[in-house]
Amino acid sequence: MAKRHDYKFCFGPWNISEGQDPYGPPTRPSQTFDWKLDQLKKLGFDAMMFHDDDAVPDIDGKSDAQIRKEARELKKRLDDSGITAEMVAPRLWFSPMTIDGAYTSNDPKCRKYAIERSLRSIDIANDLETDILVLWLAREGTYLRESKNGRRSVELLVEAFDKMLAHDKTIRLAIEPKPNEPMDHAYLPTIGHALAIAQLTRDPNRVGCLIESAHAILAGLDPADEIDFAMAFGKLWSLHLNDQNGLKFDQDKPFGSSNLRVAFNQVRALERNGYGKHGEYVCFDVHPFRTTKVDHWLAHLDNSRRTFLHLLQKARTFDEKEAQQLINDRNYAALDQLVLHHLMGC
Ligand code: GLO
Ligand code: MG
Repeated sequence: MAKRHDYKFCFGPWNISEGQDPYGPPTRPSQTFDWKLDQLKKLGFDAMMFHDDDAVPDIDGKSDAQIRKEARELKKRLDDSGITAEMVAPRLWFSPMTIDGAYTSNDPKCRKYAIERSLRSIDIANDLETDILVLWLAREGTYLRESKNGRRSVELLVEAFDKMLAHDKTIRLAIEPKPNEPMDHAYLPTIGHALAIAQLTRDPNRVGCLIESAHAILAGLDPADEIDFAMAFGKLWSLHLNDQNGLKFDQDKPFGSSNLRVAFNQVRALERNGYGKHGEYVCFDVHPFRTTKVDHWLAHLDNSRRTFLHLLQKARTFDEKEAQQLINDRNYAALDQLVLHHLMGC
């Protein structure tokens, strides 16, 4: 396992989840936020990610002043525990106001709600002293192609991003693309879409992205290529490492659990691009299996970080010289074996 490194790690309170799925109820009791914060610290992680209502519960029923007060109290609690807030993300997929989408809802009242809630999230981000607003655009897409005008939806997304950029001169928007689930088709399914729409906004330099391994795999893409692409633009501002076994429901498995080689290549891509050099965190958006007992409730987080560090060691000890010779000789069969032997330790 790599001992000397500068990577910083984080996860969100939702990553200590209770095991419910569309077919059955929770299998573990729910825990308080304070307990989760203690676990994060005990596991030796550096930062926590926050949905707006993780930071300020029942946010819709509270005044701006109350929200700011609670956000500042949270910041104090985080400071006391030596934990940083990595980002804030408006949770735009729970409310009755976002049933038909948030920024792209067909109902103007709902669109207004979504934007106002996003601006409040930016205020919370300010109070928590992070400049990253993560936008996982969960319900911006269609179940039914004819229900929305795709061209108009792009305009509505740009309008919403522009209002956020105007609200605060320092906030950076990190779009987290996902091709499907909960929608049949999402409007911004890949990093290419996220970086392209950035160019239509009033300040493209403040619109970047967050890559989630599982989301890239669901789009039929290689997460390592997505990392190289985003970092070629200097726009990978956050990262959700996890794993996904093929094209099925979003699995959020521990990092490396399904495909060690794909995970190895993600770590290599992070290394060659210098991820983290500008303060970016490695976040694990992983969930415990439904079968996980309370006693083993945090293993998926600890294991993901261990796997990351083992793969970091593998990336740093990979015989690049030998690999280059094989590339020069176009001997990709031998290159394939070099990688496999290295990963298998033989
Ligand atoms: C779901 C997403 C989700 C987001 C999180 C932050 O598929 O990965 O977990 O990352 O809500 O906005
Ligand atoms: Mg995610």
